[in-house]
Amino acid sequence: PFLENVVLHEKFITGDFDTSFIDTTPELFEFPIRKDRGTKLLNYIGNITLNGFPGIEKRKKPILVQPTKPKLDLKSEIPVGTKQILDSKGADGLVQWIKEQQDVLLTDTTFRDAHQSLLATRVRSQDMYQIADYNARMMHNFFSFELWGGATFDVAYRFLKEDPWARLETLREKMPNVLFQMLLRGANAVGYKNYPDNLIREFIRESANSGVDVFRIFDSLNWIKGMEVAIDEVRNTGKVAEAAVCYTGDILDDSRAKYSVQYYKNMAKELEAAGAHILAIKDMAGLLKPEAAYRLISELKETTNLPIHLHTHDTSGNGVYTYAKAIEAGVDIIDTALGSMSGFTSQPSINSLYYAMKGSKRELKVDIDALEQLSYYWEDVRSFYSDFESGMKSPHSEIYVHEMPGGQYSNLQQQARAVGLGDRFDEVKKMYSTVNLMFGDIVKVTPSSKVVGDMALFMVQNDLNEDNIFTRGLTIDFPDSVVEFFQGYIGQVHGGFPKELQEIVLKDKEAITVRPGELLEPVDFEKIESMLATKYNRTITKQDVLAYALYPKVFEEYIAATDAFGDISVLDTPTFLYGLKLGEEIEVEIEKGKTLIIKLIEIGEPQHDGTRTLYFELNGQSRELVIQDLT
Ligand code: 3PY
Ligand code: ZN
Repeated sequence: PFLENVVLHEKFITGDFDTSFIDTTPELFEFPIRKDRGTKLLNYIGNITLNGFPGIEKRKKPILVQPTKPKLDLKSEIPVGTKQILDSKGADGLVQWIKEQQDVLLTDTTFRDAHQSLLATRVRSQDMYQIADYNARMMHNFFSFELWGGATFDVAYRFLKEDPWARLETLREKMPNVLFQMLLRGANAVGYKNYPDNLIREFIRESANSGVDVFRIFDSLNWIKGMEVAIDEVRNTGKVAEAAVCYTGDILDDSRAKYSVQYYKNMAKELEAAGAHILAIKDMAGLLKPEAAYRLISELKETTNLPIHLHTHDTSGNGVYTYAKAIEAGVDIIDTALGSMSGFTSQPSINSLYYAMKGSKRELKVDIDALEQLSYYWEDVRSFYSDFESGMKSPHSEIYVHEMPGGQYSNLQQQARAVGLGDRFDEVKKMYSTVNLMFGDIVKVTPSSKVVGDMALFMVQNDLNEDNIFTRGLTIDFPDSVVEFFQGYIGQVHGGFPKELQEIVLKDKEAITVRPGELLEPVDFEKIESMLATKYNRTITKQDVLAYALYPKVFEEYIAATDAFGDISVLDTPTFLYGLKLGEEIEVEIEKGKTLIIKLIEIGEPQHDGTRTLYFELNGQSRELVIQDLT
């Protein structure tokens, strides 16, 4: 490149030079970075082929079918939908429109909660892009697609090595007609701890700019103070603030009086006063029994003017019945997933609910044939991720005892496996409910559910029981998340912290009672940007800065992975997870109109230094790569 630079320089071309011009012209030393995307992809494929994908057992690539796409002409026009209502009438206009609807409105969670709850959040953007154009046409009359936030943000960077913002923006292009909904954990944003207010506000602004319309905002302890900043900022952006009441306990059980109907009614009124456009009932574990749903929705309808959006999980198998009763009581919007991505820890099936409601006053206005075709696609895609399935084979009524959120179940199971407790998961679940009661019967949803999960894992791993904690607790170092919880760093609990346990866990540490955001230093975005730009010598976007501010280590590991492997989000999922079989050939479209043909020819013998040479063909040319064999 140096010689190239010299001979192409205008002084060289015009002959106007002596040898000193090389010393005085530093730009000659600025070489274009050679972007060999092909080699980087081979490096990734070689590594996975040899060493397997982290977190799942190395095995031969299963025979995987090409997912079945619906029969539909994608040249057909995309019908207008709820997104156009928001854009033309604003958030208040949209709320008015919702109230005028007689039919129950539908949110599809397939792109977010369904796979968070069934497949440890591992579904990749590629698999969504392949079907998004169909969704826009075949689900055009849905209220919203829940497709961002929750755990999908960090899992995208952490495990999938792909950019969640790119997912959001690409889906927005493909599905311009239906509202996009995200799950925002209030002051915890899409993380597991409270962040400074300026980070929450900036994150919301950027999410709104990148395509989010409806923000479902909750606090993991139902602490309204933890939601106020987020509600305010969503309103500032002109988008829809859907504030959530997290449902726990059982309003039908007088012995769980802490979470009574009155408790939820009070909270609904407070959220309305705080500026919510829509009230969500977030039944994250699927505890809302059918009769309780009827009673809760009926009483809330009398308490608030807000439209009500109900979210549940089908872990017990009672989800469709719960929705039927909620619909009868006048619920405005419900969350469902496509048939093959529904049920168990996921949302109830829209396909099944359609048939369940047939003949009732509020039948569902959906194109069932279209939903079945979309469901076939996801049935095939789901098979790619079978290593992340929880193994649950039937509905679990024990959910009413352990109360574990659907979105946590498969993730906690992965966590348990990672610390060698895979075969003691039943004990972990029992301990989870013991810990909940020790903590004073708290709302359990990210991140409070993670605190309970961490404590349960810790106790099972160290063979501790409740008595041990009280008798020997002062000599025990509790997990960081548990200490921070008792310090008040994720907020205050309804009814206060249990004092004795709080003292045991905190020892000489202080607890706070104010909103953590009042104490946290604001994030210096410019400082982060210049630090990242210098360190990585690349253009740093606002989205990168936000990702770093939320997850510094995860984001830097993501950058390191993209340096080594390039953009691996372009790979098909079977190759991403299992690499290539000997002799297998794949086509990878690295950008529009630019396709690489990759074939694995041979895997060499192990060398003394622990490496092997892998022989590939890349667009017909031989390529050899030396890769560390870690198996
Ligand atoms: C999340 O916060 O990710 C959840 O899904 C909570 O239910
Ligand atoms: Zn959920």
